[in-house]
Amino acid sequence: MFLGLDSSTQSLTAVLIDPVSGTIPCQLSVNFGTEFPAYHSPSGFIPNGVEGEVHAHPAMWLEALDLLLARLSGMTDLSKVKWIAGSGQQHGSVYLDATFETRLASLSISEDLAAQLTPALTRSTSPIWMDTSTGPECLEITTAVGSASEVCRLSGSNAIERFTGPQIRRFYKTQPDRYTETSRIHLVSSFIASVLAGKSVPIDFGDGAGMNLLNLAELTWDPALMAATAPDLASKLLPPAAATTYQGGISPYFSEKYGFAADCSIALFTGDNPASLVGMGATAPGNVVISLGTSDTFFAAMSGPRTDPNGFGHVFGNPAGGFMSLICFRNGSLAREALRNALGLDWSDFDLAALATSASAAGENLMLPFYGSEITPRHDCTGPILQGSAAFESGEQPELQVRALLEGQFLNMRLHSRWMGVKTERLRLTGGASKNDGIAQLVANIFQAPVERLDVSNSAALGAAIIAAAASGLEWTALQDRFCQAAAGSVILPDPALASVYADALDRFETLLRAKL
Ligand code: ADP
Ligand code: XUL
Repeated sequence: MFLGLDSSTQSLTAVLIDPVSGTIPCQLSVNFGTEFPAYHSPSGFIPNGVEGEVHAHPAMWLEALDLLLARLSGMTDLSKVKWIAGSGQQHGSVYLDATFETRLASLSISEDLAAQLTPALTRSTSPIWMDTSTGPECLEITTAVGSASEVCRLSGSNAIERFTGPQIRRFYKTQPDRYTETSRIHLVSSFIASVLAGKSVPIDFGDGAGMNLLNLAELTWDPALMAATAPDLASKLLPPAAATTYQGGISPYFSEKYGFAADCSIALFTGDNPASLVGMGATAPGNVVISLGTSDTFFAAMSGPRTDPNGFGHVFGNPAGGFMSLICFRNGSLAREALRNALGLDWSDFDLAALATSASAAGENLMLPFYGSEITPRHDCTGPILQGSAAFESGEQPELQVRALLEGQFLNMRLHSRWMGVKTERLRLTGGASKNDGIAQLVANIFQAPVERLDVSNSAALGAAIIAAAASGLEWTALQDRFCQAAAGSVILPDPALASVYADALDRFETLLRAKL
């Protein structure tokens, strides 16, 4: 069996696959907010950060790892697991001092991971992907490298607030002593992988490309980008590597405590989006994926090199080789939840409300659906912008607002994914909101493409399990054919009569966006 772990914004998930029988014997999630109230992070991060800071507790991620594996070992025989791979929410970074390696090498099963490893943190909390505090640092990096297009040419993205390089620079500027004490910088993915391996392991190309530090042509840390970011950075990062590279056996802590075999192998961990690309069967061009998690993302395998001329999109490593393009929207589930809560609806009512009104109002009732600051397009805001009928704007007819919020989210996605130049023949939906049929139907109509959902809802953890199996030498295509099929009856077809309605709505949405932002 092969185990995939996904440490995402709100939860840690495990998916176990058995490629011989083609089954998924076990999957399990631990929700950070519910299980660990002591961290006061109901959605996985610390609310109300200053100056756009959004941090989370690495200690909480470690507690979750112990809890998840304890529960998993009660459900299944973990000695059958041959390889483990995983993924993490992208861009988040963990800062560790020189004691980290010795602590990893001498973990005792009589104490938990958090107690033994958190003393090595030089920064007790980790900036995560929602953090927008690094505007000045992005500018400084861009200026030092020469231009935004040069940063993009080298790293696949402009300097972006949530990316790790600008975050490292802010740490160096605000806490220079703590930066100096830091001997190792990890991403969430490589941090969890290192804990499992009992030694620091590299960052992979998939997640590493989300740092503004990886030279995509060379697949090495770029000297100019590092120099523009912070001093002595090369010594704090291990050379990057492919996700499928063998990192050694599992740490004795896990074999002794949870029953893994001593020779269980560890592969590298990658970002949640690259892992999802694998888990959605989309590592070759053809299938486009929309992930509706805390953030919404739109991504696809790339058939050739391309970067976003508007500077919003990104290029990451594809775990199966080559690259993927991605665009991320910060106002994903959190915006949907904000309206749902404001209207006092549950998800099934929300679903019904979305389809209760006619799509012909699209373009007349428009919403810029930004309940919090947005990154695509960049917008600091205090709430959504509504334009339409009195009944819509006043909230007298709440279902109009539900439809307009969702239409606004997916029109915005259609508009900002045009640079990828992918022909959307088939969309595959994943993430918490993908099970919502109303949302899936709207996506099909707005993109005018069939929408599929797979059996496994956690595509990142499934993708990680497939990466583990591929690292052991099994074939990517055979694995994806086996595990990444659309669930029976899950395909939702677009209504062709709405093609012109949404083409028109897209123009109006773009006009409103340009007028207001
Ligand atoms: P992440 O991987 O970012 O931690 P998930 O992919 O697990 O997030 O998605 C979690 C989100 O899914 C929740 O915040 C919730 O808003 C949303 N969600 C869960 N069920 C539904 C539903 N039936 N309809 C719409 N959204 C849902
Ligand atoms: C991608 C991004 C988010 C995180 C959290 O660039 O910031 O999708 O990976 O899921």
